[in-house]
Amino acid sequence: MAYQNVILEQVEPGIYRLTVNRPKALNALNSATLDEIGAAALEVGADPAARALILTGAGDKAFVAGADIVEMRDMTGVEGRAFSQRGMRAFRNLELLGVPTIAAVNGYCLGGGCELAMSCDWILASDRAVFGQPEVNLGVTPGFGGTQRLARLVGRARALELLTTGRNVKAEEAVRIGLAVRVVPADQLMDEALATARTIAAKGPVAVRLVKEAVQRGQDMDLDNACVLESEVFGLCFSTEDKAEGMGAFLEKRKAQFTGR
Ligand code: DAK
Repeated sequence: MAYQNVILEQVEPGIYRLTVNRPKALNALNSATLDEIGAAALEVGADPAARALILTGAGDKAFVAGADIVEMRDMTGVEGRAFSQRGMRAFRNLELLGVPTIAAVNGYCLGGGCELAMSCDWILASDRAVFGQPEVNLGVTPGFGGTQRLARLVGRARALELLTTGRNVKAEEAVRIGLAVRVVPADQLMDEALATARTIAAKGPVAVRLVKEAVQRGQDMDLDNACVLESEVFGLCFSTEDKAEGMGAFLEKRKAQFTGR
């Protein structure tokens, strides 16, 4: 599909990069952009050869500076609800993508931008990244999952402190509270994200997908059922060529060549 507000590229075999591309508005999320993010996630999801997705923002100033305030200003309650649902759908498509997703956060990551980043599996932050949920400054709550995903990531107290004050946090603090996993110099951000994606792409593809599924589904289950789920996916791995290749390669002291079958 042709996109106007995002760029979807396969930068290396199996490694996709999705760039939110409205740099003049600091990549703010309007309705069209939300729809394109959702569609792009489905497009990557439909590729069985996909191995990882990197999500970033165009330009060197912002990842995404939030939902588009120009578009939201005149919305009615009913329209606001539909806008929220639109974002929720798009971000859920991304969250449920079968392969790992890395948000490479290259600058302002505010409001809907922070919610978008949190819909990825983890956040790699540049040393220029700034995170925050400033919706209360505008008289609204977050509308794309921020009250839920932030609290799950950093805990209720830290989430409430950020959500009710609208305080921004820099990259180092984001790592300290568990919002981001690592900080890297801005000029190395994409290289680092790509290196991680390559590492993932070299592993057993079926196992990588099943690990993501087990962690994601397991988090919403009680421990007993979650452990049953793990046994099921573990057993499933034993029916794959990847398992035979991975264990065979180890015992033969060579590098495994996985096929994803
Ligand atoms: N929306 C639209 N345009 C934006 C924008 C945004 N979120 N953020 C920046 N821009 C635009 C600016 O208006 C400016 O446009 P021009 O004046 O050049 O036409 C251009 O991007 C450059 O921005 P600045 O000139 O302001 O750049 P500065 O370096 O001075 O400041 C900044 C950068 C990121 C600190 C500043 O732009 C800023 O504070 N931006 C707003 C950040 C923010 O408040 N983000 C949260 C947005 S609220 C809901 C659904 C969704 C949501 C809530 C409820 N429901 C349906 C219930 C989500 C809400 C949000 O995300």
